[in-house]
Amino acid sequence: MGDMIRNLGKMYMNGEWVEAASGKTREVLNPATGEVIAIVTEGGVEDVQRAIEAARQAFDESGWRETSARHRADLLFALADKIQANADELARIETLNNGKPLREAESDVDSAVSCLRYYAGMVTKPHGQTYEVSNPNMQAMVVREPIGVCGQIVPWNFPLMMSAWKLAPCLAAGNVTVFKPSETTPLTAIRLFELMEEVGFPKGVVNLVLGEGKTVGAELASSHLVDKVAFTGGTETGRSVMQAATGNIKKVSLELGGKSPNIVFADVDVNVVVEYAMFGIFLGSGQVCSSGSRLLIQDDIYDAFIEELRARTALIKVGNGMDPDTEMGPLVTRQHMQKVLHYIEIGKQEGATLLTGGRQIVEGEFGKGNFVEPTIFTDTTPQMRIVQEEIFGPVLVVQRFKTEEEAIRLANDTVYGLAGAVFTSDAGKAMRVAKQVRSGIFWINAYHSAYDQAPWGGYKQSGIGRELGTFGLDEYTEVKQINFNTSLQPLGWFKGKQ
Ligand code: TXE
Repeated sequence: MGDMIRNLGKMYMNGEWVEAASGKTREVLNPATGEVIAIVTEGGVEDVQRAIEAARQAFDESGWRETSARHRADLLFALADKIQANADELARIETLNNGKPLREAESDVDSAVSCLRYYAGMVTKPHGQTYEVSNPNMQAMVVREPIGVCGQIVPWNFPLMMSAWKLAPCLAAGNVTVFKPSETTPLTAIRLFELMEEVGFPKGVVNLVLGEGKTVGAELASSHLVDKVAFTGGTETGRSVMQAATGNIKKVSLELGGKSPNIVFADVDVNVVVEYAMFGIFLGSGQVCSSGSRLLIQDDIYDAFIEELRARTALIKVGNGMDPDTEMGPLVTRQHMQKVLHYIEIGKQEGATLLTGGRQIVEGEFGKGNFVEPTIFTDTTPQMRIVQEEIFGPVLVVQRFKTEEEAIRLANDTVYGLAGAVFTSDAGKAMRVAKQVRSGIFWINAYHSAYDQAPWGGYKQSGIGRELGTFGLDEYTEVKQINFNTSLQPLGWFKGKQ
C-alpha cells in the first residue's frame, strides 16, 4: 500500500459525515499500480434515501432557496479559492485514483476553479425578462426559480471537473444537491465536500452519497422526492436514468457517449494537424466523451498523414501519471481495459488493419496496471462495430474520404452527436462542414477545447440539455411567467349579480 489516501472515506449528508447503514466498504484502486489507495464506505438505497430526505427538507424549509444570489455567489467564490489553495493535493489524488497524467489533472483542477467562479459571477447578473402583451394594463414577466432537489451523477473520467460542472450551476441557482461520484473514483469528490463544509454551505444543501450506480444512482433517478436528475456517463446507463425518471416526470439532463468525427481535408499542414488528431484521441487515454475517435482523412494526403500519425503515435510515452514525462496514463479499471481490448479483437476480426498498438502493456511494472498501447485501425468500413460503437479507450479508427459530401455523410453516420472537428485552410468549407455535422460541439482547426462560456452537450443519442454557459444555468431553473394586472376592474364575464 504505497499511497494510502483514506482509511475510510465517508458520505456527507445533513451536515454530517456518515458511514453506510450496512457497514459495507469498498476498496479504491490506483489504475497504474493496482494498489489499494483508499477504503470508502459503500452506500446503499437506504443511505441515499436519507440524503434525499435531508435535501428535500433543506430545500422546502431551510430558506436556502430564498437566499440572495450574492450570498450563494460568495459561497461558490470561497469554494473556488479553497480548491485553488489545495490544487496540488487535489491533482495528485485525481492522478492516483483516475490514472491520468498529472498535467491533465492539474488542468482539471483549474477548470473546476474557473467554472465555480463563472457561475458565482453569473448568478448576480441580470436574468429574466419582461414583455409587452396585448392588454396594456398587464405587465408580463418571466422569472427563473430553482428546480429543487437535484440528483447529480458523475462518471470516473473527469471526477473533479465534472463535479464542478454539475455543482456550480445547481447551487448558484438556489437548488440543493444529492451528489454521487463514480464508485471507481470517489476521492476528489470526498475532498471537495470537506472543502464545502469548511466554506459553510448550510446543512442539507450539499449531500454526498457513495456507492454503485445500479443501487444509489438508480434511486436518485427514480425517487419521487428528487425534482431533477443530471447525469454524465454511458448512453445505455443514460437510457435507464431517463426511464427511471418518468415516475415523477423529473427534469432530466444527460451528457452521454460519442463517436466524434475529426475531419481532415487535404489542404492542411500534415505535420501540424497530426498532433491535433493524436490529442483528439489520446488525451485521457481516449476516455473522454468528446474524443475524436474517428479520424476522417481526405484521399490526397491519406498516405502521408497515416505514416506521420503512425510514427508519432509509436513515440507516445505511456506510463504512471505521477511521472512527469508520462504523456498517456492507464485505463481506469481492469474491467474497462478488458472491454477496450475486446474491441481491439473485434476490430481485427472485422478485417480492419491494425496500423500500430493493439496490445496490453504487460512488461515489468506495467503488468500491474491497466495499460493499453495507443492503437490505430485503418482500412475500416462504416458498418464495422469499431466505427459505430464507443470504445472509450486509446483506439483511433481511420476512415478515408474523397469529397466534402462524403466526409459529411460519414461524419453523421452513427447514433451519436456529441462533438466533431474539421481541419482545413478553406474558411468557406470549414463553415459548411461545421453547419452540416449533427453535433452539439464542433471545432474548426482545434480539438477538445472547452470554455465555461460555451455550451457543452450532444445531439442524437449523445444526450439532452447542455452544461456550461448560460445554457448550463438554465438547466437548473424553472421558468415562471408572472402576469401582473396593474388596474383591477370588474371582469364582467358572468352576467348574474346578487
Ligand atoms: O459508465 P456508467 P461505465 C461510456 C463509455 C464507457 C461506458 C460504460 O463508453 O465504456 O460508458 O462506462 C452511475 N442509474 N462513458 O459503466 O455506467 C455510475 O455509478 C444511475 C461515457 O463506467 O454510465 C457512475 O457514477 N446511475 C462517459 C456513472 O453512472 C448509474 C463517461 C457513470 O457510469 C446507473 C463514462 C444507474 N442504473 C462512461 N448505473 C462520458 N459521457 O464522458 C451506473 N450509474
